[in-house]
Amino acid sequence: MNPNDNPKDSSITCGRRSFVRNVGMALAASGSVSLRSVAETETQPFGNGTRELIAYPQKRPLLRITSRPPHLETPFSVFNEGVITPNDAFFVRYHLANIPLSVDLTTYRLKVHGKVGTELSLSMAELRRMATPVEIVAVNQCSGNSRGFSNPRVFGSQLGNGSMGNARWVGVPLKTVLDKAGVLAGAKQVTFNGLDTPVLPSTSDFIKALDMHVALNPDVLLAWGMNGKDIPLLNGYPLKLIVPGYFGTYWVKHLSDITVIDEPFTGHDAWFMTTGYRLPDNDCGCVAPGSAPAKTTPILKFKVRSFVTSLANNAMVKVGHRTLVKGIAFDGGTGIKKVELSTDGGRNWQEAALGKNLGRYSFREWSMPLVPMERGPFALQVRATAASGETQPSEASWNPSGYARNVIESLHIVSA
Ligand SMILES: Nc1nc2c(c(=O)[nH]1)N[C@H]1C(S)=C(S)[C@@H](COP(=O)(O)O)O[C@H]1N2
Ligand SMILES: [Mo]
Repeated sequence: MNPNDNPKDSSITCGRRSFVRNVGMALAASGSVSLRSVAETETQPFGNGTRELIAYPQKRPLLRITSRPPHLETPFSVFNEGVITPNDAFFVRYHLANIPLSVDLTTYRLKVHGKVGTELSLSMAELRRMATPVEIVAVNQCSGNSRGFSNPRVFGSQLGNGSMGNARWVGVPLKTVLDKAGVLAGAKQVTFNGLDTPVLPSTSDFIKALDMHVALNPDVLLAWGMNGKDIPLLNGYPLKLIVPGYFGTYWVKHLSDITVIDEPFTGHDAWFMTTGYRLPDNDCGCVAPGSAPAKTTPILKFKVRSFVTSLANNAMVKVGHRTLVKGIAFDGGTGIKKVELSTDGGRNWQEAALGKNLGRYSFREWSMPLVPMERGPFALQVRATAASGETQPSEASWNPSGYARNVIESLHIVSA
């Protein structure tokens, strides 16, 4: 079907929120909230999509998904403010309700142990002194970003497109620290644990594992800096694992324990590796909608994605006038080769100009002038191609967890 024929349909598949300001209602609804509450909501274009905007410590008002633990999404308009996502607007995701409300650097230590020659216990000051700090601009994206658009719908937080962000991370390579500890022969994986803990003993801790070759990649950082400041508490102060190109689930916050192991990570506290955060084990990471995969594998790298940021869904543009359309694109770490736009349902594609290159793990800005010559609704689609050659599919694939969505985004625009 040509998306131009049915504006309603194209607005359903498009990845943008509609914006609702509902001062009276939000005030009433926020009466019981002790945190600073703002009289605003935003509504995602799927069922039960209305979210309150709530300001947590060190954060501007963000879309609240859950409160215990805090789970906050970035309002999509933030991505049009600049290619770097400000610290106070960066999304927040936790799994366990016991989260640190402060961290005392006089007692905080990063422990490195397991299959190593020398166990380490490092203060932040010692860690900072260990090597010349490295800076990497990299996107952090939750595996479930855009899950709310899954069709048929799936269990899990119904996320819009705001569970992602791009920041300048500063820290030391994990490899430097592992080399210092001396990884022993036969080591297979490294596990990462943070200061947050489960409330009930039956709940798995949040511990993630990386294969040795990923852990030793020099781009993997132990970071304390985010956009020139300390990492905000809710984003993992004082130390966060940065795994560029990999989904946010590996970016362990409040990192306090690194264990080198010589067999694959399993057991009670391995739930987030052995059961959660897995995709169907095939090339597309997908199954027929509604079905269950025979075999699964841990989710790893981002798939290539692109978004229009300068126009919201249902935006009006002036016929015969030039509108500069802008947006962002990113992939799992090869970099963006091209971004194309279509206004005719995907028959013709025109290449956008790419903005400054901040590195292969960063959002890449793009822009293209648009001059609509006819009045009426049309679908504005955006498609990115990575340096690897990977591009975005025109039909959304489906998996039971709604992970790794990367279908071509489509906006319903009206030319008048
Ligand atoms: N300690 C800890 N680290 C964690 C998590 C967590 O629950 N606990 N969640 C992970 C997931 S799934 C995501 S998407 C990212 C989110 O990072 P952010 O909250 O800084 O945006 O943190 C990751 N690191
Ligand atoms: Mo996540």
